[in-house]
Amino acid sequence: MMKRKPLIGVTGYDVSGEEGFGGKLRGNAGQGFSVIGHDYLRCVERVGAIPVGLPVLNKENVSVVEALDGIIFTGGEDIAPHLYGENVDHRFGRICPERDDFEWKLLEAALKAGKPILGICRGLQLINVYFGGTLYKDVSDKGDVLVHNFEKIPRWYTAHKASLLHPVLRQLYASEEIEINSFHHMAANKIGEGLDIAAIAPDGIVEALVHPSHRLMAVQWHPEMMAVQNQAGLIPFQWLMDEVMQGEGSAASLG
Ligand SMILES: [Mn+2]
Repeated sequence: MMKRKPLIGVTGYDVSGEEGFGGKLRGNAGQGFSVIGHDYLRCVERVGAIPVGLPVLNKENVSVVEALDGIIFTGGEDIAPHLYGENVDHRFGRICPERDDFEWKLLEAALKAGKPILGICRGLQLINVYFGGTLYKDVSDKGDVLVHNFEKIPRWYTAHKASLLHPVLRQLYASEEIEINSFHHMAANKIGEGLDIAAIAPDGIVEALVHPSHRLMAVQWHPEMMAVQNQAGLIPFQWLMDEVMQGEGSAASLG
């Protein structure tokens, strides 16, 4: 048995002190800060693990995965389009190539080390592109789709349904259909090699992916925001925790 609580890495934003709310946030001019979202941290704590913030680091420091029991690739900036062979257009939000580069290597290291991985929003998109998939630069590129990006509704408020296609998700939610929130303007287009579509919105937008050969689940919605109001928001985090504990069990039995 693990003698301590599991350690779960949580990625985050790399921002300048001047960013946000149109003015100076912290510190002195020119300083930068690593920002890890509270909602993710609270969810990791609520399922019994200890969150460890993973700022954008030098690429050789992805070796931090060896000290972690699982990793969450969180929401954030748009994935740089050159990673899937495209250019930016006027619909792009902020991109952070340094974060993309670091998280790409971090994902590679986590997969190699067999660590359980949960991707959320941008995390799903990063994972899809990593496995050779592409993204819609805006969901409207898919045609006549639902609104997927709400800015003025409570972050826990559900926006649309998702059909659960994969048995793992159906079992976790004890349902074939759930209501989810939605705060994304991009979405998975071509699915990366080896990934299975695990949930889909009524308009065909991909809402979850799993990889059968890895302990990897990714969701396009934001369970950590839903969790502030609804216990079901914790389900993906509980899945990650269960994967960590199962891995621990099998390691112990081998030893
Ligand atoms: Mn959506």
